[in-house]
Amino acid sequence: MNKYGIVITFILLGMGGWVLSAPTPYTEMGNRNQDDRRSDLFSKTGTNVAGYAQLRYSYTEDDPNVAATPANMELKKLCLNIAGTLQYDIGYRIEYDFKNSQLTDAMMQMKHLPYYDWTVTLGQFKLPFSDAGINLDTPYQDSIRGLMIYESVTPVFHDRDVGIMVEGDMLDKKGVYSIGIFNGEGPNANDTNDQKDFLIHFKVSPWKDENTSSLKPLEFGASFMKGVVSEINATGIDKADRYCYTMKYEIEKVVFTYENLYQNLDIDGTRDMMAKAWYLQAIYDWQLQFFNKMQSIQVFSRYEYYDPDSLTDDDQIHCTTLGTNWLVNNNLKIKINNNIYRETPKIKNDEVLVQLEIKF
Ligand SMILES: [Ca+2]
Ligand SMILES: [Ca+2]
Ligand SMILES: [Ca+2]
Repeated sequence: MNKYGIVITFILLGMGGWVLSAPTPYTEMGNRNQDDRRSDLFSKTGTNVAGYAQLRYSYTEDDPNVAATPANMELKKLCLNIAGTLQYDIGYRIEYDFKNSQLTDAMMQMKHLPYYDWTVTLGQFKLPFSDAGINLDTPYQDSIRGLMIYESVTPVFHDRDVGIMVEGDMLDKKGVYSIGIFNGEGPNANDTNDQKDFLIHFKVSPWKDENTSSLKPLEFGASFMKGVVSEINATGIDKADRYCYTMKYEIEKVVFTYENLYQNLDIDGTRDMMAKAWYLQAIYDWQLQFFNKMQSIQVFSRYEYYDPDSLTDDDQIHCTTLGTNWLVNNNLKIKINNNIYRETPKIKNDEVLVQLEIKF
């Protein structure tokens, strides 16, 4: 199927979704940056069963000098979760991905601790490190693929881990902080050393309460994760410290996100190698009347720069993503992304991805 075939398929799928959808207006705007650890868990009482599926079609252009990537249709994820409250201030969430046969979330959370409005989370859950990582791989994220630094850097940039974390408000509720300790090995893995990774993250909107200020939508964030890969220097790598800086701003319904991510590897205690990435994303939420029903379309573009190794020349990759997300209703989203990769030497590897996301 060529690119035009994909676009036509996308439109037909959307029409099908529209016909099947309940005739209620779309109401789920602005959930892009929801932090499900602190809001969702206590929003419903009792035990709730839910899930989601992601079906993806991918097409990569063929290069005569590189092994071809076949066009592929794939069920990426099929997740079921159970979440609820054990009492008014203790919640839990367990999620299993049947497609990839693995536990994604298994956590318990306590809120309203004495003296401050703290939340303590324990178990296996998503790390609040970068804005992109918080949203990565969940349904209703903006882009189909996550950042290249999350997908290919070594050691892996885990978006989930096993540990314990405290979160709370700060600066008169203009900001939030998270402090946690983790194994550092990612989900469903035991620690391979005695050392624990330490994470500190905060974000703040200093002008949040100044309704007339043009700085009201400005948000800053920063994260630091001190990581230990191995206690034994002879293995080559012993530390992997990570940093992230975030800036967000919204103007006329366009949300701009700029992030810098770094991973500093201390190799044998003598040689530092830096992996780094930055990206700039702009996304516009567009509400329009379509067949007598309000529809939500998101149009976005993201430019990402990724250098996996500061000690190696010409290994940088630039990726431009152009995307359209059609939120057909509260439970169905159709996305089409065009990823344009520029690398040295140049190869033909641009891709078109179409993803159907269903929440149930
Ligand atoms: Ca460890
Ligand atoms: Ca480099
Ligand atoms: Ca290319």
